[in-house]
Amino acid sequence: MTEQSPLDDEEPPEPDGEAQASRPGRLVAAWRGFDAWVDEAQTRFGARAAQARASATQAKTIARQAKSRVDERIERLPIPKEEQFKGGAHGERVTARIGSLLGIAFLICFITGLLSHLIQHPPEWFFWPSRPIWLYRITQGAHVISGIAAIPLLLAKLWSVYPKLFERPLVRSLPHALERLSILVLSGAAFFELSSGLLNVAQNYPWNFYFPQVHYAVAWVAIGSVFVHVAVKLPVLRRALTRGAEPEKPAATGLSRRGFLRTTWIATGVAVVATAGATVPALRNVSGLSWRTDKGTQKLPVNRTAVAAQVTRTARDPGWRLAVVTRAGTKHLTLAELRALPQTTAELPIACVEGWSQIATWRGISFPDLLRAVGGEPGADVRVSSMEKAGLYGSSMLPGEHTADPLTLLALELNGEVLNLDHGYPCRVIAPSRPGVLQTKWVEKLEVL
Ligand SMILES: Nc1nc2c(c(=O)[nH]1)N[C@H]1C(S)=C(S)[C@@H](COP(=O)(O)O)O[C@H]1N2
Ligand SMILES: [Mo]
Repeated sequence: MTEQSPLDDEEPPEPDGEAQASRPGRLVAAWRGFDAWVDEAQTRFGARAAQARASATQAKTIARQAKSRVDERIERLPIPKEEQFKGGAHGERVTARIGSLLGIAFLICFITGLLSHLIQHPPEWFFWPSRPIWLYRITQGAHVISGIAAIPLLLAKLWSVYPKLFERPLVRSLPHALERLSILVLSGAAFFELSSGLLNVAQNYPWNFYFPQVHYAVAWVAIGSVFVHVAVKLPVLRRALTRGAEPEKPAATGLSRRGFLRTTWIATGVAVVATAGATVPALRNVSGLSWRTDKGTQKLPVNRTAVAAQVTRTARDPGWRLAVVTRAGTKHLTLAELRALPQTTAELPIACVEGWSQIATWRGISFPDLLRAVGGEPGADVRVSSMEKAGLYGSSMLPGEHTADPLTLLALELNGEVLNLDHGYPCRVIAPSRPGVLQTKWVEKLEVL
């Protein structure tokens, strides 16, 4: 009661007039009340906080106990543990050796696939030479062969690392979680690329439209995650590949390390030899699974028949004329007129994007000759249109590089005979170092751009 509030000093109560004296008095009382309330609130809050801290600690203890109980249960589950896989296939060295070969196969596959994509959808800056004539045959053959080799390699690699699925703890940290996630993306993308590519090769364009776009897009995901994976695993890779030839400890169960590696190399070799005959002539007779041989008409595979392309009537129409559009106007040439022009013979491969390729003897008018005959310039870009209207391969662009090459032909004959209807009668494009898909058959119009 004796303590003085600062308010008391500043505003002493007025001696007379009750009504006036009571206002500062009430203020002081209010202040004191408020002060007491704050004090009490602080005390109450402090007590609550202490209580909350105590229960948090308790909760943490309970959680820790629960986790260790769950861990114990998991330990007791009949799920194997990473350390239990002792077979020779599961060591770091096996994974690293198969993995580096798989990485090389992916890289070759990616680069050659990117090339093939650029040739078919050339941006401004892109240039693809017309010589050597077998260049595309080699790059696309390498694409399909490296892809096929990657299949047994991927399976072996997955087999080698699958015990890591049982690694515990499942996730150690955020980087560890990201690393595991990137492996999931990598495996998914790799699996998709290899299986869609294989199906495409085996079934002859099962998904006419979406396949190239999706296969191309996922290729970037695959190669991106390969780079991330290699970067992350570089220390392991270096350790596994540089370690001196340690004595091989006999595998507890199953294959030894060397046995597993040998099996992988043999499986890869068999897969390549069994299919590469489609593009490597020397292997043709040993390639049991080679999906295209010289069984088609005129000793050349047929990719799409005239019936499938719905051109049987138009292509055989005696009134057929080739329209050649130049800046000067449109010329119409009969088959007889085309035959009367100077003819060129060339040995050129058809190299399909599916990987098969086959050399044949073609005869027809070379594009430089043809362009000069219609008043155009060799080296101009030419848009080629087919009588086929339904499919996706009804037109193509011949870049200037190709129209200036005397081996680029508007072919009228194949292997010494008039072009078979299935190979593009009355005339088709055949150019050196060019994807088969751009060798347009059943041509009806050329536009010189
Ligand atoms: N108009 C047309 N031309 C086409 C095709 C097509 O489907 N339509 N297929 C192309 C593909 S994918 C290839 S590999 C070659 C195959 O030629 P071939 O059937 O004479 O062997 O033709 C190309 N020309
Ligand atoms: Mo093709």
